[in-house]
Amino acid sequence: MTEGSPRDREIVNARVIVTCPGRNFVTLRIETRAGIVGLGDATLNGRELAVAAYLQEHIVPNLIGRDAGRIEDTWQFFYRGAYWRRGPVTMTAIAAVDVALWDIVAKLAGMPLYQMLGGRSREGALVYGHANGRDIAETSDEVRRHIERGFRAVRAQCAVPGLEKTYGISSSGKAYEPAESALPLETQWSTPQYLRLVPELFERLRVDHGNDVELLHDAHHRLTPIEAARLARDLEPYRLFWLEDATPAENQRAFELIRRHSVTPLAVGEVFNSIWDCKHLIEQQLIDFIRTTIVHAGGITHVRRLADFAALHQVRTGFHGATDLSPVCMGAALHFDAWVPNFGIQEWMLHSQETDAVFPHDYVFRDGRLFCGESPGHGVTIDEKLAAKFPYVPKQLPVARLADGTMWDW
Ligand code: EZ4
Ligand code: CO
Repeated sequence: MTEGSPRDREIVNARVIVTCPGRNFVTLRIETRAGIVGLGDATLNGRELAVAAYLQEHIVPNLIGRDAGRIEDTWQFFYRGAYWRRGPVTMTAIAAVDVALWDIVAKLAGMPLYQMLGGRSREGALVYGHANGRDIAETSDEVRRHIERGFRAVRAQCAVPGLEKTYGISSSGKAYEPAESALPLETQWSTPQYLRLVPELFERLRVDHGNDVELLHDAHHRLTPIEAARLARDLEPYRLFWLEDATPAENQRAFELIRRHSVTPLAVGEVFNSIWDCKHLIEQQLIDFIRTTIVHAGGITHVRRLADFAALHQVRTGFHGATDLSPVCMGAALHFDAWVPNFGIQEWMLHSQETDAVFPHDYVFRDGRLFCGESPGHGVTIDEKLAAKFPYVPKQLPVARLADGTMWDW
């Protein structure tokens, strides 16, 4: 009997592991009768236990006894078969199952996951890191440090003078981590000051670092469409790789207005969870990069469909890769990045040492790129004994208000 026979592929166990090695992560561990284990990330920042409960109560009972090799049918069962579709909780839970099954099937084949998708299209995946500072000079120093460490692409964020806490800026001097407190931290926002500052920041960065480094910026949904159009136009001289989340995209047509005024490339989608969230944006070529990544959008099975659709319209991938996406998601994303023909860039915020110790992995950073490993599956495992030493800590993302108290987009 081989490990790959239908009987041996039967799922006999599925467990949800919650751990907080510096920040919370939810991981789904699926095991087959033959003892092959697959892992999927199920982390939804600030809403971790909602996904854990969704998995535990509504998904796991359906997994036991299923053939782990039926990845597509399992995806269709949980998506198409269900009455309640989409939404970040559901799609994150489906993603965890999907990635764990791809991990299992690749291990059964004895191949790295990228090989199951169609093999390599490139060696490493170009990644961008995060430079942030309390003022323009400090941000520029951070960009320099990234270039010295080998980064070829850097996202730059700068505190807005007069605002106490700004998206993307660390308050503690440590790496930026937005979900800091049990209840949401109240932060302030002022668009006029921000719109003046950002072009100044990038003017300085081009003077200090030249034109070879790719520069990116994240407006984090704070602008109205016409304000976003102004920022995109004002940034044109500095040739950004992209301007991200310039305005909220629930109304996808808002981006028509930005496009009418600017040729700055646009990236959108880290909060999307299905192809339907970006169908108009992609079909109308209103964006250049789609940020939707594996863990929050139904796993490899759905994101592959999304990437193929995007390719028809010359939209490239630029997957979300903040620290709230666990190494399990990063591992899977890097295999995807190695294959996907319309690859653009991959975000990468380094995880803490504790996180890297809980999730041993074989991807490596070299010369501005991340390289997935050659071990079978996605190459990321979990040290459960160590994970158990870091129990869940309630933490939510901040909120933002204008000076007069109006609740704003975060
Ligand atoms: O705020 O991942 O581009 N990266 C980002 C991140 C997000 C967090 C939210 O969970 O916008 O920093
Ligand atoms: Co972002």
